[in-house]
Amino acid sequence: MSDLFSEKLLTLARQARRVAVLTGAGVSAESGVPTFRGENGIWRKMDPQELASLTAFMRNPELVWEWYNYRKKVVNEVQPNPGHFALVMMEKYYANFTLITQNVDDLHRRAGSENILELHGNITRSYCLNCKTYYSDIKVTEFPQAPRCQCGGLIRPDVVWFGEMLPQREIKLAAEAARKSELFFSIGTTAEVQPAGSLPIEALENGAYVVEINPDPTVISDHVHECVRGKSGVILPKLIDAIQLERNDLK
Ligand code: BV8
Repeated sequence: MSDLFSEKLLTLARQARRVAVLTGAGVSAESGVPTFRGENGIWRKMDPQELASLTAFMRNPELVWEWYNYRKKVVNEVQPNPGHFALVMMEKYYANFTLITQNVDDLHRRAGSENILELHGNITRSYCLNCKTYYSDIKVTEFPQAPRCQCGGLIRPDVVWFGEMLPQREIKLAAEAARKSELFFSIGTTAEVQPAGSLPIEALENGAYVVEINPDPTVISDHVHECVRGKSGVILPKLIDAIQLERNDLK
């Protein structure tokens, strides 16, 4: 018997073959990465949604690069946390496991996750607006102004800004994984940003048992089957223990 998880969840978590997870900024919070809408989510009193857009970038590329360079610095100084590592174990355990992330901080990959669908891009990558040449890890501190490509074009972070399309392959595979999953976890996300925020409901509408792991209620809390209130870096390792998740080489 567990005081955190229902018997239904534990039984399903032991037997499921198709599991999908959606993560948001909350999963990186325990690594020390500020969330978007948390108390420390506003940077220099500016709402990230005012910075994370092509319009904001074209209006003031230096300011937007300064924000991303600050975030790159934060991410380079932190480590993945037990929540990230628990998801790596889940990926090894389940026959069909899909990790869908809205996070751009690369921490899932650094923790060892392999099958990751990055819906909103990755701040370790940048590309030229003009010739689309990709660059790994540009640091704007090397440039008094926004970095330029050798073709003269402006270089931007490889992230999906508000008003921009998500990468078609990733969102298609994510929706497919949500629809086919028997068990779907929504972890550390307000589920307010679309279309990512609709994936838990898409899973639910296609028969998945949907579990939210979050210290606070969200817009989907009343719709999912089970809400586990707590920090993902604490809850996920407890879930692993509760279902005696050991490395399962026989996929
Ligand atoms: C699109 C990358 C359409 C950048 C991000 C007007 C015009 C155009 C579009 C729209 C519009 N109005 C609305 C929209 C749709 C818009 C949208 O959803 N807006 C919202 C605000 C309503 N979406 C878009 O614009 C998307 N594109 O719709 O394109 C289109 C169609 C055709 C043609 C052209 C265009 C693009 C959305 C992607 C935006 N980019 N990030 C960057 O990061 O710099 S979004 C950003 O929010 C991050 O990716 C973040 O992950 C994501 C979601 O936030 P959360 O992850 O949930 O984080 P948050 O801080 O909100 O919450 C943290 C949660 O964790 C909380 O619940 C907290 O309780 C919990 N928590 C805290 N600590 C812990 C914890 N949980 C567990 N453990 C802990 N320890």
